[in-house]
Amino acid sequence: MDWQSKQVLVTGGAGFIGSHLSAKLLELGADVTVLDDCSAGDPVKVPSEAHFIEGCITDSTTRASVLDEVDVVFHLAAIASVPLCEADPERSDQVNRQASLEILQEASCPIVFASSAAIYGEPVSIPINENHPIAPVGHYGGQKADVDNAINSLDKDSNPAVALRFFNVFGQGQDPSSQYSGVLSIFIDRASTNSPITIFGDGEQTRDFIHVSDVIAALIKCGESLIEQGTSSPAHGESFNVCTGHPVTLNQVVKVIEDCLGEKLEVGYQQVREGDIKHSSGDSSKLQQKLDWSQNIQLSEGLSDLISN
Ligand code: UD2
Repeated sequence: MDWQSKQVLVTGGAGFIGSHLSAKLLELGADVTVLDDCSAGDPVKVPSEAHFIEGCITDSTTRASVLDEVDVVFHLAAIASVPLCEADPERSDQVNRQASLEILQEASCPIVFASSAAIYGEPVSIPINENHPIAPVGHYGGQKADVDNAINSLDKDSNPAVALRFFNVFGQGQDPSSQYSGVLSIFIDRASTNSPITIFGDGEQTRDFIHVSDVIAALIKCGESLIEQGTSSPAHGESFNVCTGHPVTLNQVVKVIEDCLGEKLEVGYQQVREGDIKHSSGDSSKLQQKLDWSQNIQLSEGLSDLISN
């Protein structure tokens, strides 16, 4: 599809995934507007060619102005920190659930929504496919699940929309500063400063780490399909896992980093974090089959890129 002359709105475009997406869309020739309140995002990450609006999706006037004459919305803005959502469920509900449902109602163009593997809660079967029960454990997962469900309930006459359920996304530009940042960004940050790494639990928990560039490819494929085919798109009213299907343990991650660095890391083990799930691994065959998406970046390649940059 030709992105030249397409007007694109990226909510959360100053965040980790949103800033990568905005850069890719600009590279493809789109006219990109970023809406971000910078509560977690960093305006410095917004590509200079994008139109940047500092504002919050909860504000109806702001929403109305940015949704006007747009060809597609990538709705990524959220309070993505699980502890922050637990600390202020009312605010996170306004941002993650209510404002997202308003955007679904108010937009008159396709919407690609960032959902999360958090909506599955503790897996009852692995690998997790899209038919796995939706049983979120906390506010964040519950809020994402409500929007994801709303998209799955859309009919053929509604505005085209899709939900992408991201697993553990990693890559350049992920902030390692909090203990609840993505574990890979923390490990690489510690390794680069010769500081010890902490593993919560025995390190045998598994995660499905998907590189941000593969996530961007999935977002763009969905956007293209909805723009071109509208509600006839195989993406419309659907949810898709965005994952590798190759779970790795944290102990294996440490080994991959050590191999990249050619040195041993100092690793300390502490108690399992409250609310931590033991295993997470997704099945992405639906996205592969319906939208011809495939994973390109292996964990070792993504980690070695992170280490060398
Ligand atoms: C991810 C999401 C979270 C939510 C959740 C739903 C991220 C950053 N978090 O949490 O938002 O969607 O999935 O299930 O994507 N760990 C260590 N040492 C550290 C940091 C983490 O051992 O310094 C462990 C942690 O206890 C967990 C694993 O690493 O077992 C992954 O942690 P995470 O915070 O990167 O991601 P996760 O899957 O808990």
